[in-house]
Amino acid sequence: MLEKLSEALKKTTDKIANALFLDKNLVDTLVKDLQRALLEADVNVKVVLEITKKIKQTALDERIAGIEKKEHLIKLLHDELRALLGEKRTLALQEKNVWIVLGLYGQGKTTTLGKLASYYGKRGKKVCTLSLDVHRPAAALQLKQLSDKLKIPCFILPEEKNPSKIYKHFQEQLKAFDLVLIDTAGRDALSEELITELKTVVKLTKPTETFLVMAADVGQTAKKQAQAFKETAQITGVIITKMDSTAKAGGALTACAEVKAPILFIGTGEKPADLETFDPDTFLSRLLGMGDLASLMEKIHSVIDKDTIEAQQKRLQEGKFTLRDLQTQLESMESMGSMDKIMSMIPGLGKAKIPQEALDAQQAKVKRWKHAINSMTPKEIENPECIETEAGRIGRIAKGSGTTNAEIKALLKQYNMLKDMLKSQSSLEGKPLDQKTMMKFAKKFGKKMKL
Ligand SMILES: Nc1nc2c(ncn2[C@@H]2O[C@H](COP(=O)(O)OP(=O)(O)O)[C@@H](O)[C@H]2O)c(=O)[nH]1
Ligand SMILES: [Mg+2]
Repeated sequence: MLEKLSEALKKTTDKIANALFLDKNLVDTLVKDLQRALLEADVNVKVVLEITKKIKQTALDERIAGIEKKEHLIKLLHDELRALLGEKRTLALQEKNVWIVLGLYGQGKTTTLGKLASYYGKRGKKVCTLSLDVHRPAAALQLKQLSDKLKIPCFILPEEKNPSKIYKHFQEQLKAFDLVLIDTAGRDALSEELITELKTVVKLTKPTETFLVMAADVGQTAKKQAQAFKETAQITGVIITKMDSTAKAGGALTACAEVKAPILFIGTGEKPADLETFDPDTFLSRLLGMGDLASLMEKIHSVIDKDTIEAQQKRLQEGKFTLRDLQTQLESMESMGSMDKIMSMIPGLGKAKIPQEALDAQQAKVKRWKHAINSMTPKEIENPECIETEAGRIGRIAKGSGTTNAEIKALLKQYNMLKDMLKSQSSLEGKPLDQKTMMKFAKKFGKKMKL
């Protein structure tokens, strides 16, 4: 059920959560992937463009930065998708219930009635079915067979062509049930004849709920259908069937929301048990592969700790960059996963094909650097210059951390390089580091990382 869309949405939120910097290239890719996925699921083109435009605007808005931007983006994506799925309506049973299903041929009316009978029968309701589908004698028999299998009483008069007569014939007996499920005839299209028939049937049976049954594969035409049926009868809810057999269910789902026809159930297979109540919040959580918005937000924070980032940014803005900062940088890199993932996040390096051995080597190097920094004294960490100028320090650190003198020297070289780069950046710009500068910095950092 919408697996491809779900995959794409999960990937998009992952990319946002993992991105070091949301630069234009990354945003463009994100937006393109999102557009493709939504369009493939048959969501209306105009709607898709509107959503992706908003996402792009937020992503490239320089007034919001860092982790806040990610939160903004994830929340925006979540809220926009949620709005597409429409209002939530919870179905409440009354003491006596008469439910009728309307819809065109082959949409799944009869099958769905069986599903509803099974669902509420199992929950202790006294349920029966009644066929007012007078256009094909086989239709009544189909409902009878289905009901028999489920041990649900079923009322039919297969030879009778007038639905009103059938209803009146059983009217008294129906009173014994908590829930009467009424099947009706469809047509290939919503004709005058069908409209008149449905109006008569609805007037006579006085349903407490009137459901429109539509197959998910009708796609965007769901909007027109739902609208037309709404005008014929007071549709109280929509049941979308065959969710299992199309990748384009996004069309029907969003089209119903557009005409404010709340979806109450979805059919996910041919068997009586293949019916699910539709809750737009739960449905979206499933699509995004996350419990709720809060857990999505968590995803961002688990990648990078906000306080660390802020503290580091502040230090950088003040022109301070010690080995401790390098260590934090290295640690946050490690906690984000393997080096190739990190590389793919650094703008400009994403597409470079880096051999696996080189990546492994780089990762091992970073690990050893971290050991080395752990073996340093606070003085050495805050003023790394003293390591080079005061004899004996390099040897001591190397020995203490199980590294070599050459490795310590390489680490210091990397540190000096980054520090110089930062210095030149700050003096060049003459202002505190903003996100743009950080991005440039990341680019250079990536390029100069010796692989
Ligand atoms: N895969 C799948 N098939 C369904 C679903 N609901 C109905 N069908 C099939 O769709 C066809 C038409 O269903 P039916 O209930 O006879 O449609 P009706 O003409 O509206 O009464 C049948 O072959 C059903 O088995 C569903 O949720 N998933
Ligand atoms: Mg039928």
